[in-house]
Amino acid sequence: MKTTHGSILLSLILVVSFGITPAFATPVTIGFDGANGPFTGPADEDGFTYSLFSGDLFRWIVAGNPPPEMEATVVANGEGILKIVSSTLNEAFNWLGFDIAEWDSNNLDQNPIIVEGFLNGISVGSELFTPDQAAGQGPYSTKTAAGSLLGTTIDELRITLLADSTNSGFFFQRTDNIVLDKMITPPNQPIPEPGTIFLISSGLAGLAAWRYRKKHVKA
Ligand SMILES: [Ca+2]
Ligand SMILES: [Ca+2]
Ligand SMILES: [Ca+2]
Repeated sequence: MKTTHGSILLSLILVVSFGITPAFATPVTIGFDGANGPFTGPADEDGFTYSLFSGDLFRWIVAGNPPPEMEATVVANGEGILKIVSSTLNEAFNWLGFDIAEWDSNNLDQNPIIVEGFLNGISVGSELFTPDQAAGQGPYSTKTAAGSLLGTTIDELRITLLADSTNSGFFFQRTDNIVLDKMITPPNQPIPEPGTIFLISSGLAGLAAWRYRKKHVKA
């Protein structure tokens, strides 16, 4: 009887601890599948949701790496900020990299594309990436997180793409293949939140055991 009860408690602890063990997810790539035209979203792909945070964006189905892609629009000028979150509310993730390019009719603009990560609404890092330079439609190149966003836990990513048709013919920035990973905890490192959950669970299990023994001894 006691052994059975002890086994149940041990099983409960094991289930709780294994249930919270961090796992490596396979990185996914947001390729902006969908229709041509001004983009506001939201759109879902591979467990993530992307939408227009501010400004103006255009999803173009005849360009990209491969098509379609997301770009700022010279029709609106200014900037378009793309927002990406997990499709599961408040779920954290890492940003690993993306492909970027620009269309710069005279190749006069050298503006970087800004990537910024947020956690609970607070900026936790940003990195700048300059597209490869060429007159006209420049080539796509792959850029990876290497600064403050490298390995940084975020729950929202914003990518700022610029467009300008006023000072150099026309110029706009484009992106494709946003690589994201919901695996946020490297192996063999402390996991604060699940660890706390485990301690609480262990404590509850211990309390249950103590109460059981107390009740059993009295009876
Ligand atoms: Ca995809
Ligand atoms: Ca694409
Ligand atoms: Ca340029």
